[in-house]
Amino acid sequence: LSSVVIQTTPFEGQKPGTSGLRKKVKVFMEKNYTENFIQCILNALGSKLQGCTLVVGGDGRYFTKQAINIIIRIAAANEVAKLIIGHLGIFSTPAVSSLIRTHKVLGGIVLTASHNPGGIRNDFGIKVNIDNGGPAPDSVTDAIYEETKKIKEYKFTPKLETDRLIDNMGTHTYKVDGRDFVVEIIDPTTDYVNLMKQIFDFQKLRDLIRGTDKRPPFNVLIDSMNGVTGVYVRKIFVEELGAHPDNNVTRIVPLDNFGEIHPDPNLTYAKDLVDKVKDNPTYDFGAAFDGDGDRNMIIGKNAFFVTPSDSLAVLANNLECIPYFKNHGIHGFARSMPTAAAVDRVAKKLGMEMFEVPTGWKYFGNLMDAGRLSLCGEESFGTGSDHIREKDGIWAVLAWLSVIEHKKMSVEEILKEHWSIYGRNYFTRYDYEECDSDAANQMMTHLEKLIASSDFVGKTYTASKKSYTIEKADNFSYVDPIDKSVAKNQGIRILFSDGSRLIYRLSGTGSSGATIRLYIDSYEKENVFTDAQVMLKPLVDVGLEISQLKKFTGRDAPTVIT
Ligand code: VG1
Ligand code: CO
Repeated sequence: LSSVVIQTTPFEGQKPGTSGLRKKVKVFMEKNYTENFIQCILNALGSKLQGCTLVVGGDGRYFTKQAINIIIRIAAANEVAKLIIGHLGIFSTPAVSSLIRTHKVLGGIVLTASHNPGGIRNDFGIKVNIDNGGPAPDSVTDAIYEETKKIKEYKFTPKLETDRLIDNMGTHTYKVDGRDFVVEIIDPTTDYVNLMKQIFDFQKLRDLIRGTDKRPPFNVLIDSMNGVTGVYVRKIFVEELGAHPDNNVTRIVPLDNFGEIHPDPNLTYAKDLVDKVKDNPTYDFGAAFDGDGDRNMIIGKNAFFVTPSDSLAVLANNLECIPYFKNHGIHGFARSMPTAAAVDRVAKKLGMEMFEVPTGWKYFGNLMDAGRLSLCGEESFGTGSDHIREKDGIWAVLAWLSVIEHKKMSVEEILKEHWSIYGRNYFTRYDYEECDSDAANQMMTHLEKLIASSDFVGKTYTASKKSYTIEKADNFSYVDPIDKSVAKNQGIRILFSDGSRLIYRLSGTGSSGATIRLYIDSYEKENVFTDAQVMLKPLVDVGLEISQLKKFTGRDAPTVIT
């Protein structure tokens, strides 16, 4: 086989966001659009490209197979030595991270737009991971973006037959321009299931789910939302842990359009699961994942909701019941800036180092590689540890089940005990999806100006008879403690004298319009059992008043509240 060089011209806007490049499928289908971006990823690898191995796969959404065929032919022509691809193109994001690490390869290309809807009318995405298994840092995504602005040609192997190649497992070796090029199609679950077995005590988890002489079964409902985790849930929960295939798992067949739902595990988009657990009081526990398997939502009996910021804090407080941490030690915690500070209180009590990073999992990688971070999370339903370099939905559920098994308490009891000890960080996030981009930018500019004005600090705002005085306001920036790289403009923070916070950010994962995120967070030492929406209402009103969100966007209400 021989490769050819094909002339092309740049596309505007091939700029990776918080987690890869995400656009409508029809954009990726434009002639040379995907080809350009893949060539640019390879160009950005520079001298490491020649002879390298890459892991390729994704959540199975529409256009995955076409994208893989393009990647195979471009990689072959660019002197990549080997591609490790999931059977049928399937790999969860955590599985890619794990495979990069176990096979010690240069990186991976993950085909997913994560929690964004899929199918021909919806979103596709391409994400790059580096040799530690984590999302590419800004320096790499910036380099890729620079390439996309100047690309003139890409290399291609037109005669390499890719049709149905990923339908069967096995290894194929080709001669391309006189060199060996290998494509290995593997089972997407083997490596990941082994990793989970090393981390958790599967016998104990099986006893929990099946019940023993001394203990009734703990009745779970695990919802894959028609996303990629289905194949892993079948292996781990049904085959290994003995969960009932009809009663304990749901929506576990990956569909290329996710059955026309938003595969996003929150109270709005995972309402099906919430309703099922509510309507059936025999369920003790429910969990859902997003399309690519890195997010998780945890609910207890009667759909008692665990906010992700609390989930992180509870796990931090109970890591000793997970064998992995006994063996590897616990080296520090971290959260993204908008995530409520519940975990900070645990870190303080345990004398653990604590980091606050910008939104996006890529900011945790360096700290983990340096051995200073064991457990971290984001308010956006992301939880994970240094077993890989991505957040990990299934890991989070196994971690929760380990805590439940160990403490012999319900989800609600565990949370209430935690709040009684540490107090409670009430948290909510309001999302205004698909706003007009200009309007959203104007609102952010308004906030920038406002926080820069000399009389802003010290001002008091009042709503429903509660008053909040501004103590500090800034646009969050972060210096990586390991490589000293700087990330600026990561969200406007308004901090009040009582410790409450308001944060405003524009999403970096959407594919059209702008999504405004308003994060609201306040701490209570004593009053810990109130409904979060009731508790935070006055602060929400202050947040809307300060930003004048309604005036700028015309929106009366958020699209999603989490
Ligand atoms: C969102 C979340 C962020 C998360 C990112 C990727 O980003 O807020 O916490 O890391 O999605 O998650 P943004 O820029 O839209 O706020 V996933 O599951 O899409 O890989
Ligand atoms: Co995801």
